[in-house]
Amino acid sequence: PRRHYAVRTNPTEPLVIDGKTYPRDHFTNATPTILDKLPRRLHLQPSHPIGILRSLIESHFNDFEHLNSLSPIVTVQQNFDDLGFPADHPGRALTDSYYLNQRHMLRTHTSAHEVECFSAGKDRFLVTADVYRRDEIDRSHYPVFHQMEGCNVVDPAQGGIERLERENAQMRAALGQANIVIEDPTGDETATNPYQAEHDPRTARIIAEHLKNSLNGLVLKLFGGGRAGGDGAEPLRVRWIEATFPWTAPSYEVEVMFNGKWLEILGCGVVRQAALERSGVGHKQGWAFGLGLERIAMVLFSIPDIRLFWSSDARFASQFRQGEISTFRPYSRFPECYKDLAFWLPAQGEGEGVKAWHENDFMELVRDEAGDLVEGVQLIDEFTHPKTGRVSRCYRFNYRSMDRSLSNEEVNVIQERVQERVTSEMQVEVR
Ligand code: FA5
Ligand code: MG
Repeated sequence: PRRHYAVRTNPTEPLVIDGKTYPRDHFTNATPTILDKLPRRLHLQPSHPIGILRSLIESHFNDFEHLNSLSPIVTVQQNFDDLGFPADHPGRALTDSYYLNQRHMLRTHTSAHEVECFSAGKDRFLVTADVYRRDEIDRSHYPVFHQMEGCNVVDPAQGGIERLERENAQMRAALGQANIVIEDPTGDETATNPYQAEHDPRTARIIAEHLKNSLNGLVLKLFGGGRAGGDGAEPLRVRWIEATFPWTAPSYEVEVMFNGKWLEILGCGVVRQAALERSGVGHKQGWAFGLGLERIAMVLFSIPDIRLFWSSDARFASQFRQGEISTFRPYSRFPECYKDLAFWLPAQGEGEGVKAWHENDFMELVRDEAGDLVEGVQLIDEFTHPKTGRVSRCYRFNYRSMDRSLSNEEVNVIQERVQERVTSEMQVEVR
């Protein structure tokens, strides 16, 4: 049993989004602050970094169908069950995902659309979309970010595997000419990352190689031009790492060396036949990947804070042009304002109604009150009272606007509201 709290405004009325009604229940935890993001659709703005990056990736997969307007509201079935997530997977928790009610949620990844697209007979497609996850507050985490899903399935009975082999030969030749070093210890199947029992190993190898060639080519296109190397003396470095996803086997993650650091950009794998069978296309085979646009955009455009993507300040928006990767020039940073808040957590098992205290619920409450004015919230002190056993925590809030100077009075008002709500809704005792 995990604690959650319902949306504040009109908590007795059902949620109405895009003309559809979602009755509230004990799962409802999507806040107005989050629901306000649904219409923004940053990936559709042609001269926004997220939109620029989308177009660039679409041009790499130019013979794929490009889907950019699928609703962020999906069923739990689509987001988790169809993909084979176990019933106790942590991603399902109310502390990690946003639910409208026990049946509907905000998608946590673009993979939520795989089965629906396969079922519709689509073989090669990209889905670009906003995704939602409850998380901590700092300069690289935001509860909304963007992903791109790429899927490529073929029908072996229609010569699909031979086509992949031909494309593999072309892609291999192009990569052989490029200044790129690919570290791939995942190689062929391994004991911990095996091909599927249903697959002929030769076919599985061709599909996995096609996936790797396609994505190595994408990485070269995105990162090959600049500071990462790829065109100068320094080669671009890419590495492949074994991973686990419930609907792919084998599975991988890809990291790129950029400015001296490994950056994880995507997860991928050979689609499990169970997922294809669920989509009514068990006769097909292929691969899927899902990449995160913000992380890539932050390094390519030198954007220092993830909140900037959501800024409507012209000093941000005017710096970018369709089709161009340019370096962001930060405008003056406004002063920050620190506030500390210390409180006793509810005692374990105290009273009947008290559920487990979870930090993500606290972060969510802060986001709901402070919006984008809060830059970070950090746990700076924790101790357990030696006699009572109660736990005290102190969090440091770092307030800073992207666009203007904040007054101390204004910040105090927000901080007081946070304090009031954390007391009344999360059963803590402010010290
Ligand atoms: C997924 O979301 C899988 N759906 C990816 C996938 C698709 C696997 C198809 C297999 C087949 P993951 O949670 O690791 O996996 O996220 C994928 C990418 O999204 C990450 O590599 C990262 O680039 C980005 N990402 C994940 N969490 C965040 C976050 N909190 N903020 C910004 N980017 C994130
Ligand atoms: Mg990951």
